[in-house]
Amino acid sequence: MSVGMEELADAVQNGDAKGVRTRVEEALRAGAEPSAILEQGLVPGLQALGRLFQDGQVYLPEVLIASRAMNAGVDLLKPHLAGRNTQSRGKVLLGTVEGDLHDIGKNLVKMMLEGNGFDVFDLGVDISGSHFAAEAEQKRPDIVAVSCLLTTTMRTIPEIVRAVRETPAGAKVKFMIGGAPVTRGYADEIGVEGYAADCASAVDEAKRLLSQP
Ligand code: B1M
Repeated sequence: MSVGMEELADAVQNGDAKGVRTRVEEALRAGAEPSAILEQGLVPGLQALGRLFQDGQVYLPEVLIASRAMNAGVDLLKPHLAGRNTQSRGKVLLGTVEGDLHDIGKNLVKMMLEGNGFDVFDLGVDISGSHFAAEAEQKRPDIVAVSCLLTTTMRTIPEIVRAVRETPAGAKVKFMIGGAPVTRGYADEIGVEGYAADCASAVDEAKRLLSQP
């Protein structure tokens, strides 16, 4: 871990938004890569808190406060990560699956895709199959991308795939899924072409999907 990243992770874990902003600004001034600040500082901080939450050592309010602290850091990174390409690589319709309110990972995927030239239509969280399908009809995306953080909401992904594929626009659409409980094996099982473990590989996966007939 590079210098300062451990302190940044601690600031996220402690829900110290001010400390997070200061550390991110310092790291940027020192010439750290924005993606490294994200992957080595912000994300590990929230993941560490997630483990404490799982063990019952912290409760939801702490997680929520830490999420806000993380977002404060992400906001500072956005201008450095986004908008480097001008030519559109393709259209992506993105959302978090129905019943699921987690959006930090989804927002990072959006930021990375936009930064790499994709046009992203972000539907937000708790999105049903019929909502995805209606938006797909309207936006005509190349890729429908679904984020899922809860094991209980994974089973809703096939419903989204079915609903979109049933629309006239759906036949040509490629699907990509991601989020902590989702795996490549699960994507294969439900007949989805694309899977990415993190926001950086989501960009490679989207490019791969569009390079296929
Ligand atoms: Co929740 N939560 N949470 N939570 N939460 C988890 C997911 C959990 C693993 C915590 C735990 O128990 N250890 C657990 C799920 C257990 C399970 O199902 N297996 C859990 C639970 C149980 C819950 C509640 C049910 C708690 C409760 O109410 N009792 C509740 C559910 C609410 C709901 O959604 N209906 C809940 C609520 C919340 C908060 C609101 C407090 C908050 C969310 C705030 C927000 O998102 N705005 C929250 C948080 C922050 C977490 C943890 C701690 C962190 C998630 C996160 O943002 N990680 C999480 C524990 C953990 O993951 N370790 C946990 C950082 C983020 C950058 O990573 O989201 O994985 P991630 O995204 C990555 C990749 O997964 C990937 O790229 C991203 C960046 O590299 N990726 C994609 C994500 N989407 C992708 C899409 C792609 C491709 C890649 O293509 C389309």
